[in-house]
Amino acid sequence: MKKLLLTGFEPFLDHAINPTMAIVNALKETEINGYKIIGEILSVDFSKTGQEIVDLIEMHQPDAVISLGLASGRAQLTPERIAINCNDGPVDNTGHKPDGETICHDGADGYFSTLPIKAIVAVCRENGLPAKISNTAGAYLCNNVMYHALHYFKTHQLDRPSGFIHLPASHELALEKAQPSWSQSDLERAVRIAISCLP
Ligand code: PCA
Repeated sequence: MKKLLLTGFEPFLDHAINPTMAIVNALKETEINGYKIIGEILSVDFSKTGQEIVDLIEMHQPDAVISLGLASGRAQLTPERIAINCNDGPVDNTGHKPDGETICHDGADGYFSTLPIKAIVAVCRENGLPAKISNTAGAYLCNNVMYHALHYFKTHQLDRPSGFIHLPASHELALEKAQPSWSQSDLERAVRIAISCLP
C-alpha cells in the first residue's frame, strides 16, 4: 500500500494548542484513498525542523507528503502554491528570530507545490468547506518545511506529490482570542478530503 507522510506542528507563539496535532493523531495509522497514513508532529525550531522533515522522508520513503499548519486569522483552508528560499517571521519556540536568511544555498528561489491544489480547493468547496489557493505560505516554519520537502524530492529526482496546507484556527483557539474558526471535526474532514484528492 502507498504511504502518505502527514505532518502537523506543536503549538507555537501564544497558541495554547495547535489543531494540526489532533488531526494528525486522529488520522495516523488509518487508510484513506489507498494511502496508509504516517503521522508525525514537527517542532517549531528553525535550527532543526527542516532536518526533521528530511529525516522523516528518508525513514518512511513516503509516496506523498502533506504538511499541515495553523494559519491563525485565515477563514478558509488554504493549500499553498509556493515555498520560498527564505526564513523570516516572529520568534520560534527557542526564541530565535529569523531575519530573511536563505534556507538552502544550493536550492531554487522557490518550489511550487506538487499537490493537486486546485482539486483540493474544488472538492472542499463541493463539500461545503470554504477553501482557496494561497500564493504565500509566509516565511516562517510552514514555508520552511514545505521548502525542505520539495527541495528533497527535486534534488533526488523523485516525482512525489508534496506540499503544504494551512488551516484556520479551531473554535478552541477562538475562545481564547477572537478570530475566524472552524470546528475541529470540519478541519479533520477537510484534511481527509485533501488526502482523497491525491493521485
Ligand atoms: N503554523 C506556523 C508554524 C507552525 C504552524 O502550525 C506557520 O504558519 O508557519
